[in-house]
Amino acid sequence: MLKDKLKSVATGAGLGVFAAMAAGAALAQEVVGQPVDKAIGMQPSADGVGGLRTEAIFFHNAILMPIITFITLFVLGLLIWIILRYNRKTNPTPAQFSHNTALEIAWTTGPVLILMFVAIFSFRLLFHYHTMPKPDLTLKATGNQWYWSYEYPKTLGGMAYDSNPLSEPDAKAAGLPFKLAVNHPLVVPAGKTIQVLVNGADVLHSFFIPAFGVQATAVPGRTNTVWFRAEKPGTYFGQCNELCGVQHYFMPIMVVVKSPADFDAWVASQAKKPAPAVAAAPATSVSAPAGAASVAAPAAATPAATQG
Ligand SMILES: [Cu+2]
Repeated sequence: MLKDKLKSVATGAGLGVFAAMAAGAALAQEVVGQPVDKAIGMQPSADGVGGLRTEAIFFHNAILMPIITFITLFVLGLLIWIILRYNRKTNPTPAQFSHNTALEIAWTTGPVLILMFVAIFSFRLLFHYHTMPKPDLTLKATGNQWYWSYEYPKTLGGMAYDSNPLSEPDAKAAGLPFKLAVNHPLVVPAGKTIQVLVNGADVLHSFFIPAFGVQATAVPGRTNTVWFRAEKPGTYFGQCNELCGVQHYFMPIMVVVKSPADFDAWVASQAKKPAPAVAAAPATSVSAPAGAASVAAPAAATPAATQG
């Protein structure tokens, strides 16, 4: 029953997405992964059966929610029963015993068994996150105060650019959600395993895309890896969800998933014409590593200072 309910919630969210899509008919690509008004539950999954996100949604909807709901109702029932049956009026002479071995064993082993059951699915999901299939494409995402910069491998032309949010009129004109749409989205091919190396240039940021089931903290001086496989072409949104300073808002994440053929065409178009915005990007992205180096410099200088 709960499963049906959750299914209907998911369908509702799905319908909301389609309504939003119909509204933004000018869109070249479907906007799939984004928050929807009045929706509850989780964003639909961008991957298929066996995908990280699909498995995470299963874990939440089919394992955790029913258990949480049962326990909450069970405890509520116990409370109501005790309040009604054992108040001073209905039970003027209370029993005087204080231990019940059988009951104590039951309420100790019960929760242990429930937790062990949850752990089976929890660890399975955790191992799935850590066991990455051989990546088809490895990208680098760097969190800066306050924008994301993305880098592609040299084999694809080594594109590197910064991603900044669109202004409200620009977002409206493009039929994209304001505060989520960006000028240079991350572009990836559908149906491929994408590995993202996440790091921070200055402070902690976080690379978070709900529809891919992906979240990794961007830590300066350290590389975290996440992976995902988006099966369906479309536009997906995420955000930096680590409060990283006053302009934290400037760090939405927009991912455009293209069919492999469209992706190849996009890569070729990037290589051929260095569009002004993209051409400007290498200059700024060079400044990012330089910034990172200057952050690292004091650390390197410290041992020298102690030696001297
Ligand atoms: Cu941030």
